[in-house]
Order: sequence, then C-alpha cells, then structure tokens
Amino acid sequence: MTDNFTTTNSGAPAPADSNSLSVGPDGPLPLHDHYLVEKLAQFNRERVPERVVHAKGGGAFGYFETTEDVSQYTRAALFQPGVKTDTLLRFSSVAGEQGSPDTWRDPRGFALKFYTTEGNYDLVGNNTPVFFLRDGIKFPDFIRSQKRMPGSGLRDHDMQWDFWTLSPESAHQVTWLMGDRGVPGSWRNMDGFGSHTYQWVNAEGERFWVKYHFKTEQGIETLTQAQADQIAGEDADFHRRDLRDAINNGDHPAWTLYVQVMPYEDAKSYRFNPFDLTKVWPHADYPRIKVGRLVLNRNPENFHAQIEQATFAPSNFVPGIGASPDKMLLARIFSYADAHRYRVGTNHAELPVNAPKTAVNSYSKDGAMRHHFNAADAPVYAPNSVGGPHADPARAAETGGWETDGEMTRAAATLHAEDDDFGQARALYNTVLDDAARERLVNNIAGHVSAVTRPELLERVFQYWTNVDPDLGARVRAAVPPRAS
Ligand code: HDE
Repeated sequence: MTDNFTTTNSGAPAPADSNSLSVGPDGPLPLHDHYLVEKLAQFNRERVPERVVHAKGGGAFGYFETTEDVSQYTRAALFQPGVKTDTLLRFSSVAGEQGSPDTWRDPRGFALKFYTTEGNYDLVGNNTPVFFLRDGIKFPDFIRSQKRMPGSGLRDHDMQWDFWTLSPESAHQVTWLMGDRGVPGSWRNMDGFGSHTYQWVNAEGERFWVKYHFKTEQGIETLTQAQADQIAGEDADFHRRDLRDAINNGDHPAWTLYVQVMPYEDAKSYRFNPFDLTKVWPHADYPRIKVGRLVLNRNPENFHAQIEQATFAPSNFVPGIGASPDKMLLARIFSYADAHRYRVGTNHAELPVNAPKTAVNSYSKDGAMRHHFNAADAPVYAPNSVGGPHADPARAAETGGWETDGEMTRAAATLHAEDDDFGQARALYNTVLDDAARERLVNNIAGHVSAVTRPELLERVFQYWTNVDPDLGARVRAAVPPRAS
C-alpha cells in the first residue's frame, strides 16, 4: 500500500505535521514557514456565511418519479408520466443559527431541487401550507423580531408577540406554529408544501394555478413542548441525525406529491384571494390530484460542499412552470439568487451540487472562482454573426404569466369575498384540531406568552387569540399566570 503522505494545498509534500519551522529547536518562527501560514490562514477561512434565515438544517439526495399523467396541466418534462428526476432536498428550521437545536418550535424549510432535463427546478417551500406574511417588504422585520435583541443578543418573546399582534395576517401561520406541527418528530414525519400558488402551462399553452402538497408516507409525528425541550438539551442535531441514520439503514423516506389545480379563470372570482400566502384553498373546492413520489436514498458525502453550499432559488423555473401574482413569491424571486451571490459566490451555480445536469449555454463569463468556460473562439456577446447561442424564438412566444393593468400603488391586494386575517385560523382551530390538540395548542401558546413582560402587549396577545376564536382567547387568558403588577 503506498504511504498516505500529507501535501500542501498546491500538492507538494508537506514538510511536517507536528512541528513549525524554528531557529534551533527553541528559537523564533521564521515567516517563510509557508506551510504553517497556509494551515492557519486556511483554517480562518473555513466558513461561508450561514444562511441569514434557515441556517440550521440537513438534507439528502434522491429522486422524484412522476407516476400519474398530469400532462393536461403542464408540459414540464419532469412531470411527464414515468419520468424520474434526481433531486436534493434540504430541511431546515427558520430562526435558529447553525448550532441551534433541531427541536425548537419553528416552521421547517422543505427546499427541493429537481435536476431536470430542462435545467434545475427549485421548489423552496416549508412544512406548512401558509406563511406569516402577504408582502415581502415586511420579511426582514419579521425575521429580526424572531431572532436576537440588538443590545443583549438574546431572543425576546416581547419582540416576537409585538410583531405578530401588530401583523394580524400572521394569525393562521402562528396557529400552525403553536400547534403540534410546530415541532415535527423528525423531518421524515412531516409534510412539505410549495406554500405559494404557482402556474402550470400545458403543451397547448393553457394556464392553471397550482399548489403543491408533499404528503409524508412515514406518517405525521410531532413532539410535545416538554419532549422538544428535553431533546434540545440532549441532542441539538436530533433531526439531522435521524435522517442520516434512516438513510444509512436503508430506511428511505418518501413523500407522495399531490397538486391542487385551479382553472386560470377561477382566480378572479374565487372566495379567497388565491395568491394570498396566508390562505389555503379548501380541498373541497380544489381536491388534491396525485402526481408522483419523492424518495430520499443517498446521504451527502460532504456536508459543507453539498448542504452548506447548496443554493435553492424560487427563480429557478423550467418550461411549463411559472410564478403567480403572489407578492411574497415575486419578492423571493429576487432575493434568493442575490443571497447566493453574496453567501456562496458569483459562480455558485457552477458548484457540482448546484450545477444542472444539462449543458449551460450562456454568455456568463469570468467572476470569482469561475470554473466552466466556453471555447476560445466562442463569442462573448449577442447578437452575433459567428454562431453564438441565441434564445429559442418559441420561448418568447410561450404563454405564461397573467394579464394585469392599473396605476402604480402601494396597497394591500384587493380583498375577495371571504378574505380576512383570522377566518382560516378559526377554521383550523375548530374543524381540523381535536380536543386534545386544542388543549396542547392553548398550553403551547400560554407557555410562550408567559415570557411576555409588557402588560399592554399581553392584552394585545389575548385580543389576537380572541380574534381567532373567543373560546381560544379565553382559554389562553386563563392559562397565562397573572402578572405581578
Ligand atoms: Fe425564504 N429565504 N424568504 N422563505 N427560505 C431564504 O435564502 C426570503 C419565505 C425558505 O435550504 C434565504 O439562501 C424572502 C417563504 C427556505 O437553502 C433568503 C422572503 C418560504 C429557505 C430568503 C422569504 C421560505 C429560505 C436565506 C419573503 C416558504 C432555506 C438564505 C418574501 C414558502 C433554503 C438563502 C435552503 C432561505 C429570503 C419567505 C422558505 C434570505 C425575501 C414564504 C426553505 O434569500
């Protein structure tokens, strides 16, 4: 067996593993000990900035197989019957930093990359079908209210509830968050959602609105607050470890993908604004249609290279799939690629984990860490008369998008007949939860609200929950220990 000798980063034999170069065994260290310098300098540069949100997570590779025929709704190659597509799925929590416990109460990210034959398609969702906000302009404020106070560096329940009670549109998602689904038993035992409304376009150019539902085949499992708190103290990486071990043991988790499909014209008159991210489409209105199956069967070989540096972007669409007038989605379409250029680098899409399986035939060039380059005589501009790539004219003619007009304005979206801030949270509380789940919801809220210090804020919290449902409001008020005045 050849010896396994250490080298420098430039491949030369390393001079030593345990001793720096010195003048005599007891003397000073000369600056030209480039190997000592290389080791220390490389060590200082081992981190890329963690994700400003969704920093803690884990993931695995797998495949998606389209088992049904949904070609009447979309021409996307990956969603044609029988097509199997490699995937990467990253799970995450939202507010915690890289080292935070997996079992903190939080929504979970469900970021899915499909390496399709038409380029990468990224569906970057959560484990809940809704979100706290309707307009991305409030997102930085929302996330800051869930993280750390500028002075103390501590998280603060006053800050969280101040934001939520002043943003009533958050009520549906906060009800989800404070309920059982706020702490999944594992990433394998939770559902995933696209959350937003997206657009599918079929081969004839007909447009449809869709919502994605990934139903876990492992069954839903959740942790009580007490279980979550105990595990947080014992194993901060509880979910990450569970996924890694399951796949290593050949226990490959799977989800069945369904979509709800709304005919294009229905959107205008539907009882809810179908593009409002704080709302679901009741399944009785638009039943779920089965599409296929997602399986995770391969762990990452290197966590930094394949998970920490993985970049998912809602802007990564493929033909037959597009955006919708959901203001949150439209803001995300800018933000993610911007975050990746900053966090991982200009050429992040060239990293193996982010690179498409199809050829990149673009005029992008140079920039830090550029790896791919075109032929020496390939033109660097378009239009050109020397055979460089040009856009397929058929693409420009593709339908997609939506008709719209009106004066520029800053205003909330037009309300539909049943649009409000609390109705769907009320329906969740009264018709989806059973008595035991309602009891746990009350206790979880009361436990979290008990750390609120400002009396007038506490009154706003009680009113917030009373607006969801008077019974819930009364139970929360009764469950929160009175404040010493
Ligand atoms: Fe994100 N979000 N987000 N988000 N988000 C990021 O991208 C952002 C939103 C979600 O595993 C960031 O690379 C804006 C909704 C997941 O790598 C950032 C808005 C949903 C992940 C960002 C939202 C999500 C992110 C942070 C309001 C569910 C992790 C670092 C318009 C439907 C993806 C990064 C992964 C990550 C921006 C709201 C899910 C900053 C501006 C709604 C799963 O770009």
